[in-house]
Amino acid sequence: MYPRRALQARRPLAKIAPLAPGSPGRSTQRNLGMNPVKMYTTQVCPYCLRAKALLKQRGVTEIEEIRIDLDAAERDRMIELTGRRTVPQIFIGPTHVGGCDDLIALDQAGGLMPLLGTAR
Ligand SMILES: N[C@@H](CCC(=O)N[C@@H](CS)C(=O)NCC(=O)O)C(=O)O
Repeated sequence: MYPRRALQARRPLAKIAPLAPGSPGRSTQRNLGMNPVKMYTTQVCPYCLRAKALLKQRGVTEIEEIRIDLDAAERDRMIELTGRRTVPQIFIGPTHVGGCDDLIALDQAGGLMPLLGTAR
C-alpha cells in the first residue's frame, strides 16, 4: 500500500510523439555529429528512464550517466551546477536542459533536435 503522499505526487507522464520516418532522430549512427549528453541519475528513477527513452527515440545512443546515489560528491556537484536536487538532471553539450519534464517540453517545442545538433 502506498502512503497517501506518494499517490498524490504521482501524475501521468507525457506521451512521446513519434518522429516522422526519415527524420534525424531515426539515425542509427552512434551520436555522430551530436552534442554529448550527460545525465545525473539514481538507480531507481522512473523519470530517468523516461528521459533516456525519449533521448533514445531521438537517436541518442550514448549517455554519460552519473549515479549520484553511488557518489555523494557528484550529488553535491549536481546541486551546485543546477540548483536542483531531483534526478534526472540533463545536460546536452554545455546546456543544462533540466529534468525529464523540461526535456519533454523542449522536445514538444521543437528545441531538442537542434540542441542535439542533428537538425542543421
Ligand atoms: N519534475 C521532475 C521530477 C523528478 C523527480 O521527482 N525525480 C525523483 C526520482 S524519479 C527524485 O529525484 N526524487 C528525490 C526528491 O524529490 O528529492 C522531472 O521531470 O525530472
